[in-house]
Amino acid sequence: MKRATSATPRAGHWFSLSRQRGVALITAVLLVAMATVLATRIGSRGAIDQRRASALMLREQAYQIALGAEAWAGEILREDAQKGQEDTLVETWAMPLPALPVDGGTVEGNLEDLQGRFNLNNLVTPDGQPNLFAIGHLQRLLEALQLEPKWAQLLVDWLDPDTLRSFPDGAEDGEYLMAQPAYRAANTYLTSTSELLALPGFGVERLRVLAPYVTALPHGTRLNVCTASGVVIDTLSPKFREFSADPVQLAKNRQRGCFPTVADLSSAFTAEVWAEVNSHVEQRSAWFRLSTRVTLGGTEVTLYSLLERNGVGGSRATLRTFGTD
Ligand SMILES: [Ca+2]
Ligand SMILES: [Ca+2]
Repeated sequence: MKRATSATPRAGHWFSLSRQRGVALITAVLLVAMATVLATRIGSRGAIDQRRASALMLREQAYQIALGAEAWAGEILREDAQKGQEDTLVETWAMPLPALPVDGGTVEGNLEDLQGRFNLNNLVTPDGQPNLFAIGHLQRLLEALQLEPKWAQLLVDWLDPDTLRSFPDGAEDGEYLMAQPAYRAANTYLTSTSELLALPGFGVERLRVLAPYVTALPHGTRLNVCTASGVVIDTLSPKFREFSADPVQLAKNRQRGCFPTVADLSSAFTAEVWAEVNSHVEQRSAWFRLSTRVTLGGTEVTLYSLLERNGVGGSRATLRTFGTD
C-alpha cells in the first residue's frame, strides 16, 4: 500500500512534466508560425506600398510632362497668332505631335480647333433668351446625323434660367423631379458636352454620334469655317448641301488653306440667308483642345486641356480633365 501510494505522485510528476513540455512545444510552434505570418505580411505590405509609391510618382511625373506639353502647345499657338489672323488645317498647330521619347517613356498630343464645332452654349443668350438661329442650326445638324431634332429644344430648357417648359419638346424641373433619382435642370451653361446625358433619354449612343460635332464653349463663339466639318457648315442653312457629301474632296480643298472661306459662303447663300449666317461664321479661332498622352513605365496619363487664346496670342488652360474630355 505504501509503495502504491508513493508511486502515484511520481507518475503524476512525469505526466505534469510531459504536459508542460507539450505546451512549451505548441507555444514555440505557434510563436514561429505567428512570426512567419507577421514577417510575410510586413514583406508583402512593404512591396505593395513600394509599388503604390512608385506608381504615384510615375503618375505625377507623367502629369508634369503633360503640363510641359501644354506649355509647348501654348507656344505653338502664340507663334501661329503672329503669322496671321486665319486658322486653317495646314498650320503647325493642326499637325499632330507624334510619340516623342521622354525619360522613361513617350509623349504624344494633338490640338483641335473647337470653334470648328457647333457650340451648344450658343443656344441661349446671356440674358436667357433662346437664340433662334443656333436652335435651327442644331436641329438641322441633329437631323443630318439621323438624330431627333427635339433635343435642341430640350437643351434650351436645360440651359435657360427659367423653369417654363418649351413647347412641344421641352423639359424643366417638373420632368426631372419625376426621374429616379430626382434631379433639377441645370439652368446654366454647359462645361462639358457629356452633360447631354442628363437630358431625359438622350443616352450614350446619341452622344457618341453627336459628340464629334459639338462643343461647350462660352456663349457667342462663331464657327470657324476653315476647320468645321462639312455637315456643320451645310446645316448653317436649310437645304444647303455643299460640303458634307464628299469629305475627301473637302479635305483636298483644305490642303491649300482655308476652305470654304467666308467669302465662298457669302456667294453660296442667297442674300437673305447670308444676312443671317454672316454674324455666326469666321476664319479664325480662340478655343482649342489639346489632348496629351504620356506613357511612362506602366503608367499612362491622358490629359485634355481647353486652351483659350487671347487677342495677342497668349493662351491659358481654362479646363483640364483626365481620361475623358
Ligand atoms: Ca492661324
Ligand atoms: Ca430652364
